[in-house]
Amino acid sequence: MRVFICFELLPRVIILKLSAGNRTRQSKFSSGSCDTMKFSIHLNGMYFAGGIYRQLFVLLFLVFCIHLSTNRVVRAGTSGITTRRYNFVVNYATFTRLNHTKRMIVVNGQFPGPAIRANEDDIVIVNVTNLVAAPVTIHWHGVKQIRTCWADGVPYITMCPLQQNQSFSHRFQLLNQTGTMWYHAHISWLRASVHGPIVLRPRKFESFPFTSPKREITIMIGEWWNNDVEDVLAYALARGGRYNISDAITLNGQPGFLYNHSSKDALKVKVTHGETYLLRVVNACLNFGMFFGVANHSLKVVQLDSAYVKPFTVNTVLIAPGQTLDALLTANRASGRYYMAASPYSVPDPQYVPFPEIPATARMEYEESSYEIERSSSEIVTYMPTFPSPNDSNYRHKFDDLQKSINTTYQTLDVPETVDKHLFFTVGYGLDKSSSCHPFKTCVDGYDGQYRVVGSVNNISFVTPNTTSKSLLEIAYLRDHGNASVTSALDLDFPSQPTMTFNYTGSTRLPLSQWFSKHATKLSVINYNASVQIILQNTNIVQFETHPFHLHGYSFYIVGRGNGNYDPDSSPATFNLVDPPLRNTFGVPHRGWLALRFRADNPGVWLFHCHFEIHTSWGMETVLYVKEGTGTNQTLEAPPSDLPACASSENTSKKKEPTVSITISEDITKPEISKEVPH
Ligand SMILES: [Cu+2]
Repeated sequence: MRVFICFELLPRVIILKLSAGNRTRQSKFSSGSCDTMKFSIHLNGMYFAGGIYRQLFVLLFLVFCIHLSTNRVVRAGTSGITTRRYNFVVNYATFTRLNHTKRMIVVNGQFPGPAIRANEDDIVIVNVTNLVAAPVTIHWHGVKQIRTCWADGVPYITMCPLQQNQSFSHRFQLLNQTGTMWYHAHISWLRASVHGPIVLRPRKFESFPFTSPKREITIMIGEWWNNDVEDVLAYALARGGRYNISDAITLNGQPGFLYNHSSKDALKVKVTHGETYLLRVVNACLNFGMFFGVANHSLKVVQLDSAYVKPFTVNTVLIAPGQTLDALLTANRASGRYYMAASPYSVPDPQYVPFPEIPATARMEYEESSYEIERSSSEIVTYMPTFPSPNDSNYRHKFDDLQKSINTTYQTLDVPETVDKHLFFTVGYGLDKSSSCHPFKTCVDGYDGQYRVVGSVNNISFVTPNTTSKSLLEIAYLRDHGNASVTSALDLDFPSQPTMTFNYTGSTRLPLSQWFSKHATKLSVINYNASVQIILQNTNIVQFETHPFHLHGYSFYIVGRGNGNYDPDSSPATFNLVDPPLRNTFGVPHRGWLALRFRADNPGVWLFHCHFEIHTSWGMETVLYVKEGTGTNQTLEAPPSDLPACASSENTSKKKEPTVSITISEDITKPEISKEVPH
């Protein structure tokens, strides 16, 4: 007889046991289906005789399963995978904060935007429609986009932006991904208001690998500007240097109790004594790292950037722009009111880089204290968390030291022990000589009042392609697939070492004549499945900053970091190759270096950039071009049929004429559409 065994028919518990220690699953979008995974055993009718043949069959079956597991093609049943569809409409809506009303570009009329909720391995399809005149893309921060780089949402890098009235369906699978992520606009500074959480739970029928929380509470830390952020950006670019900081820090879109005109709508959270809650915290700020804590309560951190860590307990967490953090809070203190608060972590001299000084607050309140609070509300003390000083880099180092990956059945570590591709990138500021503040000639805020400040990687300030045809990904894909009609060239010559070596962190600086960056659109090519090491070296050009670098399409292991200059002879001896944290965004120590490693097993054209939005605007970004492999699931899917074409008037976001008088003239009489907060 012929016996077919399809994995979709096997009990889930068996699959989980078989794949324990290796949670990698085959992409739903792969060409393999259940049919292709059937195997047959000819038992000539003897299977049902039992005895030795039955045992032989079981043995063969187990050997086959181990083989599949080793080769990372174990596929669990698709029955547990749900396809979740969302419609996002990007449009203006009117909001009031700090007694100031303005229109903002948001998703579905909400600030922050609606939550995407899914289980690990689910397929998500988000159809984004842009109704505003500005070009828009949305990036799904933390989603690896395995084989679906097309959906990564980076303008001119992975797709041409959505022009007004255009739509695009972003389709991706959250394969082996769980925890907290988020989405945000990835063009100009629109992410100030176009952002929201992606809340991922374990697979159906699986539970959290920690105390099951009574409730999950999502906290989006953000910023509010009274002015239009596009005007703030244009003003900063025109003047060549500093930028106007936001008027308030926000928690789920609300400044909270310490700002004027903000208490009524502040976020309020009820908790029950003795219960444990999962806080999913996202730093959606444009330009500031944040301390976050809850007065008199400790936070047990269980995930960072949607990867599990060995749990550690602190009173204050530190979270850079772009990062996410999941922490358990147990309501085990005296009943009463406690502030949750976020306050900036900012290293540079506030004379040059000021920051909003009033913390954003939400109020956590014990259920059983309600009666008393109703009775004598004015007498109730609300406790406030205390934070380290805003520039306390020692706290940052201590917090970073606590982060260790955990190796469990929920997550297998795969730290590259050897390196195929070495990249050494200096990251930091530079000056712009070539344009000499052209076209606005107003660089009064630039260095020395005359040079525009730029961001650079290996002394190259990235120029977003000013294409009128195709994104870099489309060009790369079409060329790799032998399409002779693609004449656009790619500059694949990004230097793998700094173009000039100097004492990057020494007290003696380079002469000013060597502070000027080149401007280019260059890519680094990485072969499929190469193990990659990137050293990010901070520099003392202009000034130091803790640049939070984010890599699209990957998480990477933080194998090392240190003060001063990276030394290829001695620094690797300090590396942690055992349990380094797995992150997708991490700050380069402001007077030091960072070493990260990953395996390049996800083909695509991936942006690698500082997640301070002003630094991205200044060009502190580069692109890694990971080539396709030749095996199954090692290639990109074909381009989606609805991928938008580039419009003829392109890439104006960084060249907008500044509006020096930044007043809001639109109709502000419409009521606020939604105050919904995700939790
Ligand atoms: Cu930066």
